[in-house]
Amino acid sequence: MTDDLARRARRILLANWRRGFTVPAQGLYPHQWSWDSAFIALGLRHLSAVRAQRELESLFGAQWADGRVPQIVFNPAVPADAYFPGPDFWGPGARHAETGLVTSGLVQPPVHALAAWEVHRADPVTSERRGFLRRLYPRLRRWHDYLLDRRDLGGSGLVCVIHPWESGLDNSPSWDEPLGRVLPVSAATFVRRDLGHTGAGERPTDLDYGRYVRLAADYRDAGFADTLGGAAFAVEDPLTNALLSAGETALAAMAGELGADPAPHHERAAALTSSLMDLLYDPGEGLFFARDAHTKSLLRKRTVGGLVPLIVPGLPVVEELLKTARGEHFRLGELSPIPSYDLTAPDFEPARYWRGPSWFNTGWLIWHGLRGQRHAQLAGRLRDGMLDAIRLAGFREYVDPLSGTGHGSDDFSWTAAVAIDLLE
Ligand code: 2M8
Repeated sequence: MTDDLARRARRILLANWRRGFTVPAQGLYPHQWSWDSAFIALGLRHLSAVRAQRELESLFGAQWADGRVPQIVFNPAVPADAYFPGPDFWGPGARHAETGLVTSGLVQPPVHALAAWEVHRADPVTSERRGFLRRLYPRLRRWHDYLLDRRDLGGSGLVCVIHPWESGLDNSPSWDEPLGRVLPVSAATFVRRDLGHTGAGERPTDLDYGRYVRLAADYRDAGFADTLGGAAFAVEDPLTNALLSAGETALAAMAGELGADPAPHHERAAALTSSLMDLLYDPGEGLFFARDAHTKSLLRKRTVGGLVPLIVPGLPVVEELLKTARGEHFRLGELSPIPSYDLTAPDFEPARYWRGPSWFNTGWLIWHGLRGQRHAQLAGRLRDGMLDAIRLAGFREYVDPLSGTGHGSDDFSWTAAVAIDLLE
């Protein structure tokens, strides 16, 4: 059974591989996505160290001169209108000077340092022979520098996401309030390609898309300048900032391995963790919330992103977070994988994208965090629950946390990659 699951997962990753990178899914997502590649590399490392390294190298090959790692690297072999918004939308300002590849101008959560370190550790000899760490470490540093130098829009020490797509949790209820202030463009001005692959009830609404397009077009038209005044949507998100803190700890380990100084990375990790605690943690709720950088108020929606700080080494509120995770809002350890949104909320939607369904990448982050925080038993239960969910529904993009029904794309790459990692 287990072997069969691993074999099926491997087949998916092989089928979704495109000369140097992996598409998240055939059809719906025909290009390279930033944080997908990091999760995919975590699975690929068990199949081929070289392929896992190439997955990250190809993504960082599209890194911008200012250090940002783009949300999407468009595959030139695919028609320009296969995905919306595609390369024509982003235009010449998002064309990579050296490679000529067009990318999105947005970013995604920084899971890459964590993934690169695990990829290196899976096969240090191949990594050393190919100079993987030596080449990637300076690029990872520039990526984190971009976030810390250019994206601390509120001056709080925390990084802002300036578009829901940057959060990775696109239509999360956390974004409803700040997004509500964004004037949508008319749905008649663009053609959604996602609806040709998945039911409208499982995706963001047209109104959401109208606002996504407005924010992305304004950012593009302002030359991708990062200012609070220019960002109608600017949010300090616990998932992004926790990943950055954990990523700095991973960079410290890399620095140690390469004979560089790890101290600055430890300092950055500690500063991020303390800002997370001071600004985004609510002790009454035992949960982290995102904060609107314009109003400085917390966006009080209970989402899985508020639990992701469990991956931060030395986090002082692990037990409190676990109490919340095991309670009625998330039912960790009782239901199969962990829901993306509060099960008790009136606007919980079990099949709609990031407004309720369980996802395997966030499940992996919580699992990885539990292991790091020495909660092996609970980690084991979560692992078994995720594998059971995949056995039941297949390698779906997301599943209904209550019924286990699969939704979104099938043969989804990070679901397959996470399964391979969990089975190791
Ligand atoms: C989803 O987001 C893209 C835009 O980036 C989309 O809806 O078209 C999200 O689930 C995101 O987290 C993920 O990286 C991407 C590709 O799997 O799909």
